[in-house]
Amino acid sequence: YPYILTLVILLSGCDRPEKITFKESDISIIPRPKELKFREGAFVFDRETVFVTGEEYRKIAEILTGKFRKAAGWEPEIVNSQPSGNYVAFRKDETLEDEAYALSVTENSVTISAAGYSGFLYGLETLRQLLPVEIESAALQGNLTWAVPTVEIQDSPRFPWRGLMLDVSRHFFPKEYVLKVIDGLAFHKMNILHFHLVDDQGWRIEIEKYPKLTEIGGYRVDKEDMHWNARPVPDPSEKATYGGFYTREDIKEIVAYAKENGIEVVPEIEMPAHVMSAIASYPELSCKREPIMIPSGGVWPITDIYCAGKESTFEFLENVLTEVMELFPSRYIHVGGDEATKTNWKTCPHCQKRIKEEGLAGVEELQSYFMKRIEKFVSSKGRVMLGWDEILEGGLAPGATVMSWRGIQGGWEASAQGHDVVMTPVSHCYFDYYQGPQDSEPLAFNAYTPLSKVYGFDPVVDSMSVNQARHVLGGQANLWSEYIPTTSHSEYMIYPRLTALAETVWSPKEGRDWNDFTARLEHMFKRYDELGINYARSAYTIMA
Ligand code: TNX
Repeated sequence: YPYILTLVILLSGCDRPEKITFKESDISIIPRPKELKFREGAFVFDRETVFVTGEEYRKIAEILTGKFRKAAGWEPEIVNSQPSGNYVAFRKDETLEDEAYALSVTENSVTISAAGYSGFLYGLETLRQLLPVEIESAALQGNLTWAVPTVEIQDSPRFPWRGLMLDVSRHFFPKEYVLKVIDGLAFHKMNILHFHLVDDQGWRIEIEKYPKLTEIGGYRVDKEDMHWNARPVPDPSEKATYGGFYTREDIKEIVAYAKENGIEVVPEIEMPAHVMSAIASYPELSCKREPIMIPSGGVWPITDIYCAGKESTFEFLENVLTEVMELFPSRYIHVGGDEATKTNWKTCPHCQKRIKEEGLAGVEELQSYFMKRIEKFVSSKGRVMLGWDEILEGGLAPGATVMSWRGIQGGWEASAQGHDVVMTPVSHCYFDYYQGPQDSEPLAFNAYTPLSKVYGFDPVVDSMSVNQARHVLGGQANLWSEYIPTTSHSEYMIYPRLTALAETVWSPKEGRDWNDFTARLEHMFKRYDELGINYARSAYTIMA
């Protein structure tokens, strides 16, 4: 008899769910939110939990409901009226800034407040990081309790430009990989994908008016010949089969997917240098008009560049940019401008004629003329021209925004001239550089960007005036792909350095703490494991 009684008590005890409590140290969010208040309770997702939101933000809710479908085996319904059970609700709050959000978790409800799309998205991404890491899994997780701690979070980004540049020219990466990178960016509250579509080693975007750009310019003979100064000699018997390109449909899909994920894709169409792939397709674009081949490795110096004298060059570029702007609705259009060695311009009669007619001092000013002309065209279409810091040389185009890469100097100068800048200095932001000891890492560009260096990045330089600092839009990492032939290698170079970058461009500067960050990173690694993201542990163990 007493045995039966004990059994009954035990069994009824099983029915009553244990009260779930959290410690503040259980919370691990990257990038670190601006303000977080922790209370001890929990909100538990169950089969009755619904998401309350209208059609406008449905795609955002689906990011998480889709994860429940896979990992929990049931999928919260998305409804648009107040439910009877517990719920996650999106509440419009027009008083919040553009990308800001508030996340309020009580034992009965989760409320994400925001003024619009990106705020709701970031609120949801934070909620996702409060859930157990198993929520990231594509496989059913058995009997897990899907609880999140009760918190009050107020959050907004420090900078409006939080970017990653992907070089798809030196090596071509399939569309599916680009979409995966977009997922990763959104997960870290990054909002710009700078898409480097044109370089010497391959032209990667279909242009209807100039089909040879991709038929010829999209493929090369050598695959992974990574030595520099490689300028192959044309040999008609060799077949160029290594490469690829994105069709107009691919681009539309990438742009639309990015938009759903709060990301603007900024295309880069290089000029006047880094265009051997275009010249191989249409030799008349160069001063010499001689046929050239597409190199596989890095070329230095780059002398095969567009002719700045011929009118036909500008006609070509305006036609290309027109098609590009049709496909990319972005506010910014990047037109390169870097690393042009102007030897050919010095002897080209067309270029010399142009210099004379325009009263220019020499080839430096000819590049400035070139970029100013393009800037006029880009701004006539209501867009903003963006270029690497070389566009400062010989005089900056009036409406141009500058990407400072050779250090911080270009950004310093351009902001002093009243131009907007994006900071992406080689010292902190080059993800093609080594992240760990060279003898244990895959071959990379011969320089060093360990994780701790990225974490110490600040887009605003101390010596900048308040006015200059106002012109700093934010920061970005660049992943050049000369040494990166595969998608898994590319991920390895991105993660976890992107995690550090995200925190430097999103979170307030005060409160930045390496030990705290690396503790949260350990947790993030578990999410990466579940997500099938290839990341470098070496980057985390090495100090600058
Ligand atoms: C410089 S950064 C370049 C790229 C190379 C990179 C290698 C910039 C504007 N130009 O063409 O890929 O160095 O790190």
